[in-house]
Amino acid sequence: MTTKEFAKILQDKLTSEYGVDLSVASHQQIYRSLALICRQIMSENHKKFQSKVIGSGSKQVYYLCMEFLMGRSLKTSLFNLGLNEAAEAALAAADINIESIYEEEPDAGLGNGGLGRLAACYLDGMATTGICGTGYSILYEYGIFKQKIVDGWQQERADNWLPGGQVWLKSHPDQAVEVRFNGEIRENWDHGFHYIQHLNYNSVMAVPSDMYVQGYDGQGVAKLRLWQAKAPDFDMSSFSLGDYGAAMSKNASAELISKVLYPNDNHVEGKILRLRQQYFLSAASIGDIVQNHLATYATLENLPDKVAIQLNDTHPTLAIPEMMRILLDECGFSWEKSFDICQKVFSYTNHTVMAEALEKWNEDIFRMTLPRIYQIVVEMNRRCRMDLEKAFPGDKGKIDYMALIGDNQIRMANICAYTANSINGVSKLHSEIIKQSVFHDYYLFKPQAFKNVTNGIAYRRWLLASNPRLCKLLDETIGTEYKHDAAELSKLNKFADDKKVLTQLNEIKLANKTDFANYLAKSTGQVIDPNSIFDCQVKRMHEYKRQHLNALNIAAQYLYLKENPNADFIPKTYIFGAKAAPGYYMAKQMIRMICKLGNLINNDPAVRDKLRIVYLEEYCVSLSEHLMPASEVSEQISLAGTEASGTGNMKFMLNGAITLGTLDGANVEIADAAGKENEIIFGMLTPEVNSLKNMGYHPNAFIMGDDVANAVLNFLERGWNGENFHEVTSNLRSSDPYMVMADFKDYRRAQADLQRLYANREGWARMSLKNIANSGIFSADRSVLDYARDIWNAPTVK
Ligand code: NBG
Repeated sequence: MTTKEFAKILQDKLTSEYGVDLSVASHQQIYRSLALICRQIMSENHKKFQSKVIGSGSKQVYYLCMEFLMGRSLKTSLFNLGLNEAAEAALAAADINIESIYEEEPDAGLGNGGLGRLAACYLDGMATTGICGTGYSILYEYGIFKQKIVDGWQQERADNWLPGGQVWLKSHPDQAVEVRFNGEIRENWDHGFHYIQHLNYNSVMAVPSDMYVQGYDGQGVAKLRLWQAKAPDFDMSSFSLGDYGAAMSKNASAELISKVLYPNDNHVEGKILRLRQQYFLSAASIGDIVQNHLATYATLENLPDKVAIQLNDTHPTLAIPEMMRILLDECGFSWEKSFDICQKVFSYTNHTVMAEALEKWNEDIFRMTLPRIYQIVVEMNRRCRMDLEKAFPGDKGKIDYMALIGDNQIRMANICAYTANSINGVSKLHSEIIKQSVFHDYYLFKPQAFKNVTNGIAYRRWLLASNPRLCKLLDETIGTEYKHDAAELSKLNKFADDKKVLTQLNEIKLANKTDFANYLAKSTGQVIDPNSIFDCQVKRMHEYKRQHLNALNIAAQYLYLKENPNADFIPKTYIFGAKAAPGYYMAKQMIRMICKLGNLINNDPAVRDKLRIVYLEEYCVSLSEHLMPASEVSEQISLAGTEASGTGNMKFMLNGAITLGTLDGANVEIADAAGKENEIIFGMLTPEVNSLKNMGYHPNAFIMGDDVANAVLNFLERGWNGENFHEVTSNLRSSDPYMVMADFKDYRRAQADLQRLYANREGWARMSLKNIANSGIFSADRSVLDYARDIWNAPTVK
């Protein structure tokens, strides 16, 4: 499309929607008009793509996830539609900078972190590779909270994103699905015919709104269907009887289901409302999948040939018993046949080995909330135990442990492991760990079901749309094919000894750092030096991710520089960004410690030109797009064996940052891809962690005899300006669950290595180049094709 044609479409939209001319339109009006234009084209493209898929009889893939962390859509939609240049030029002609229009869009923050962002990246991957994918989630009225930091404390504000975000959504009330909660189940026999009746239930209507994700430069489009909870009909009978309260509260409790996202990452909250959310998503989505399928095929017999359903973590597990319910109660299929269909249709991805994230529901609450689903799970458990008895005769301990119900709890992970045809981890290391630990017994029971699909990212968002300078250099060196196929990035390896290219890489990084420094100054008033090393740790705040290990080292560097003011030290800016779950006390203490350390250092004239800490408030997808191109060091310092994969690590690598990390999650594969010599690796390996744990870990063994560790802990314990950080330090001294002290010394060694490596500017640029050139395998396109081949058995549609 030419600039002129685009300008006309835009003006037509502004006229029809707002009756204004581009020259006087507000940024908000322009943003909305552009969004509407994209939405309309994508919806048409989706219709065409969908009919092609159905015409060819191909499989549909449904991706069920409680979270889709979409971020902004305008820039990537224009990009993937190939309209970004026309749009930019059309606006420039009216003296409008398109970047300022992009900034109008709120992030769709319907997720907590990596898990939700992964789901969003996979929609992009499916659309681009031509897999017919639909995501299902909840239309939370409030997404992940907005973070404010006040005097070092995190405060949470409601994220009312819909006023600016709704423009991407198209509601389809005619396709609403009824979801039933509570009530009683009655079994009836009528002339020898057995049927189930659900009585006195509470209905909630699930009303869908659709959003589209355009694949890059092709015809593929993915759909994200978000369910909003509505009370079925206003309860007129209570109202007429004068019971206004009852009438209103029925409404309110139904609509509460899609009110707000639970803000926990890697941690469960066993609240009834969360269970209701999970069943709401599961039942609405399964209802929709079944209806779609019946509309085309008029039978569910062939469901496994035409449908694959991926359960993203255990949160949508109830989709399994819900599918059973439909097959048994509504289709009248036998148990064996119904279960066989479910086994073929469902696959499950595990995203964590953290014990506190393993979902279990209290049996009484479960029975009361979902009486029919409970019956089905009970029967499934009975049959599961029989199957297990055959595999492990007489091994009651094992069978109890693997059962779907035990200790008055419904175990979601076991329902998935027992039923799903595939159980996959999200990095090579993690996929091995789940076979050895969490799912060891299920691995013995059905080894062929265990698979690995290493995570990937929608790399165009963080490269093409975020780092134009680097793209220009890539275009000039390796051509433009990398925009379609990330594997093409490897051609850059040929330039590893090209001094000109290495110098250019350093120049690009400096320019990007300057941009980020300006952005930061403008948006927050904080001043940072683009000539210092940008050392970044951005991710959720969590003890296992060990932001406090980073902070301990900064404190050590501070104390060292105070003692040695003339020491040779390349100035460093430590950039943190992280939200803590609102109820996670220790994480909030960690934030306070980092912020206060920042205050101390940034205001100390003796060190502040060498050391600086920036805490980015409200770290989110759109902020990461600003940061990644400017990053030089990627801190991935979780305790080995705890981070399932990480995906931020991939975004950093793609933008040429060097990973300073443990061999955990996908860091292992990052180091393999780029070469270990191009990352800075430290810390214990997973087996070492395990044997230390088995021996009985005591942090004191590592603190004793380490003067720096002692000095730093004492310093933080004493504190300054009337505040101290003993909550963190006493935890590190006593239990230190994530072995910060055990890795502290080697982490300092790694940080010192970093200084040396960075001093060699050409050497550093070469390491950076090796990272960019070998980041192609971390494309979501590759991940999605792995799923399609190894798990879904779904062809791509061209
Ligand atoms: C997270 C892991 C990350 C991983 C993402 C996506 C959960 C439960 N898990 O390491 O902590 O990258 O999932 O797979 O949020």
